[in-house]
Amino acid sequence: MLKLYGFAASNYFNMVKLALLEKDVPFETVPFHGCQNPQILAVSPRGKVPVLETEQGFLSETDAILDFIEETQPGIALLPTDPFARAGVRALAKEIELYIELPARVCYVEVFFGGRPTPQALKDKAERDLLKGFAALKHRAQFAPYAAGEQFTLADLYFLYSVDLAVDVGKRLFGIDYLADMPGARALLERFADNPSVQKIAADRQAEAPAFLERVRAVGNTNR
Ligand SMILES: N[C@@H](CCC(=O)N[C@@H](CS)C(=O)NCC(=O)O)C(=O)O
Repeated sequence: MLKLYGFAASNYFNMVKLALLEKDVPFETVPFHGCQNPQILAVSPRGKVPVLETEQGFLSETDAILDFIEETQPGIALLPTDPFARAGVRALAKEIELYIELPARVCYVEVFFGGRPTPQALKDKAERDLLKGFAALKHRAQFAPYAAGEQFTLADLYFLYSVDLAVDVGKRLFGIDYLADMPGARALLERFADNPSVQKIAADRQAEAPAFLERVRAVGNTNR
């Protein structure tokens, strides 16, 4: 059986978890926190979460894991069959990751964990990058009703578990609501809030939150 390593507060872990739940693929979760100790690096070369343990070995990097699951597991397809449409879904997912999730991430410690303030130069860059990232999302995404069109796809996993965090960063640090002129995006987040798999992931995250915050305080730093 597939084993998914990670922790419930990790947005990347939750992208893979949602894919497995929506495909109805049996899997076990294994508690695993990213860091640089040798046991972790033996499984995940950059010490990152998530990791998928397969019969053939360990896989890291969410996009590679999602592709592996898509190619090997039964259940609903998370990519269209047409090659151009598949590439479009992957491009949208990548744009959300690179231009929304990663710029927002530099501010997570300050915004979500009350930790050290983000250095001003990084904050300024995040603000500039997020404006462009959300402009790209508005330009590219369809919200019809899903991010890439009528089908629930890999792009929705990135959308769901990146945009909510970046929106909080925008509101709390920059006084901007990135979704103010994107009603389709807001409607999609509401649609996902009713999805039982999304609700299960949220409940697991809530249940693990006290232990996670304890760990963050103990470590004094986190990347979420
Ligand atoms: N590029 C990686 C990013 C994953 C990532 O940033 N994971 C965070 C948790 S959400 C992590 O492992 N942070 C621990 C660290 O950076 O030490 C992927 O796509 O899987």
